[in-house]
Amino acid sequence: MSEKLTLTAGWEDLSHYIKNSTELADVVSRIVNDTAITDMHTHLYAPPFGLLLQGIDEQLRYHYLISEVMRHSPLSSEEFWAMSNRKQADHIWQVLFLEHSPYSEACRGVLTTLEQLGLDVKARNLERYREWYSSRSQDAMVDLVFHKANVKEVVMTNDPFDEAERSVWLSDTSEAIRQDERFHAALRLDPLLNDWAHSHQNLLKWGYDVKANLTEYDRRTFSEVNRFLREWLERMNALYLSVSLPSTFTYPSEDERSLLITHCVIPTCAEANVPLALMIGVKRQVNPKLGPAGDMVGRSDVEAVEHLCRAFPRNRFLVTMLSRENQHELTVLARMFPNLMVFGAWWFLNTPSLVEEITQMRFELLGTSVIPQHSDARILEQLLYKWSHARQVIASVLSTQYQKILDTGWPLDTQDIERDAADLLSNNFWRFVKKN
Ligand code: RAT
Ligand code: ZN
Repeated sequence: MSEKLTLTAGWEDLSHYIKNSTELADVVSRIVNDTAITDMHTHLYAPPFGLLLQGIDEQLRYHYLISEVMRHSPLSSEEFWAMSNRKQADHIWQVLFLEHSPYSEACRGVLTTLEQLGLDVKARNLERYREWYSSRSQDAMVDLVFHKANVKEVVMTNDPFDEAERSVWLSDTSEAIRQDERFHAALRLDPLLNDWAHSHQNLLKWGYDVKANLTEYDRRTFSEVNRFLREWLERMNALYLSVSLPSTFTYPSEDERSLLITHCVIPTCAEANVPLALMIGVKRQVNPKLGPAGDMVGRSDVEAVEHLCRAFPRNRFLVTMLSRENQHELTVLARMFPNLMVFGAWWFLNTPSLVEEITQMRFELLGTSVIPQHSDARILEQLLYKWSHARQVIASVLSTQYQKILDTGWPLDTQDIERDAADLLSNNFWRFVKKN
């Protein structure tokens, strides 16, 4: 309190206050760039998993680019998928980068990444980029990318129903994974909550006494699912539980998902004192021929989130929604419920014009109590472009907001901006995760 009074009353020493709008924009951009990021949702893996995607071919084969190439390509999707990874990358490079200008967000991202790695973007030479990569180890690339992107840590997406991943968690390697402080785990529940018909069979196979037909009274199944969740939370040392949900998601409802949320997920989160992340609004496999690129966005019911936040005040919910149309309602809802933390401009919303609009609206309604972005990176090097593009937008929206308060005469200190940037890019997440 007294420190703040000194700051606002200390008119004699104005040297550390922002003086004009040019200085403001420069200072904000410098501070936002210098603030180390906690990236709260990615699909990256710590190297010992052996599952980390990396390199120029993987960047080109990113599923965001696959749906773009299909719009131009003379190839059928069957022909595309029949090609080797390298040939797919060649094809995408040829069509999206050489035959057309690569200014879509996902294409530009590849260029930003090349540029940030110091590669010659002007050369337009895929073979040269491949050569550059061939002399670099994965560990060296992880160090380089985290350093250049100024990302201090990422949260992975960890699915215990994924055989490749599961076997690593159950092996000795898991110790090395838990020790790498740059990679944190999040326990992903999509198979459990979205596909009980199959997931209960796996649970049975792994020794959990569960029933296929769930009813409200099936205490044994619920306690077995809880045991499964507890064991995996502990094994992964997961920071939160998470699930992506269809645009048709409602809560409460008559389905298995609702029963599992009420009787298993909510109590487990409360007991372990971890949040539940809800990513709402996906229409999976609208075009299955596109594989991972075949998912679509749909408007969802924000009342489902309202109900959860009200019904379970001891629980905390990290929520992002995929549809632009849901953003305002979700943001207003966060004003009602401190146990709701809105995060990220997710997937199709992660395009600068939409990030700008959404971030501005969130800052206006929630001030600094929001997590403006996560990267959703699937390929290591995407940390470089996703965060440099996000930082540009966040800095610009922050400058706009700061200018408005400067105009009232409110003095703004560089330390205020550093505090806010650290909150937005890291501390808000940690405080929400670690709440008592
Ligand atoms: O953004 C993406 O890469 C999507 O394919 C999804 O993975 C989404 O982010 C998710 O976590 O379900
Ligand atoms: Zn994701």
